[in-house]
Amino acid sequence: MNIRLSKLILLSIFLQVGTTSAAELRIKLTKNGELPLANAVVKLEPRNHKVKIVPQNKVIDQINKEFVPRIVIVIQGGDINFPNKDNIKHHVYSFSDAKQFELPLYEGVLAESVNFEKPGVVVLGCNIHDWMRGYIYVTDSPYTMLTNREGTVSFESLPEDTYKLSIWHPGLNEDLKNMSYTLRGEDSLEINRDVVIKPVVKIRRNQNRRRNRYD
Ligand SMILES: [Cu+2]
Repeated sequence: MNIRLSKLILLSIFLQVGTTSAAELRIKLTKNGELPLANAVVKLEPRNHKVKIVPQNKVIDQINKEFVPRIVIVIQGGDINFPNKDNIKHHVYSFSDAKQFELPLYEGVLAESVNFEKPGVVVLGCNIHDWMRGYIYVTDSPYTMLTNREGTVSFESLPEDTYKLSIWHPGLNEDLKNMSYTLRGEDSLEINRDVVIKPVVKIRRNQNRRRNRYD
């Protein structure tokens, strides 16, 4: 191959990479007609292209008898550590199909993490403090994000494709799974959606009782 030809080939490869079109999708969620819905999971699944998923490890603390943060996204295959930052014991468990596990009464930081391999929602509880609830959304798509305080997520640089959109939140009354959008070239699409959210009832008990070993 002569030098000029190989230069031309290189140039055309460069141009193709340089002009790969990417789209943008912004989703804004409100709840019950007005307020922004923060901390909702928004997931996009591309229909025609595969994206490599890279598991990342996460941490969910227990602070003041709550899981912090309360809703966490973990990529399939990732580990989560559950440090107890209170000076009392917690007993973390899940009975969910996506992952069943138990971390019997402990204080401080456990050496072992819990691995999440199966996509789905894992509901966390504590045997000692009934009101403690946490949620882990195990995803098989790298295009998975939590809405911010304004109720929005922005996906940038999405390759041209058709994407299935699902939305999840613990208080969601409806199943929001079967929406699909086709994005081409430099599309910039904004979706606004209002959803019905049930109030979350949380009763903290033993608030005024004298402290015992566990509370
Ligand atoms: Cu607890």
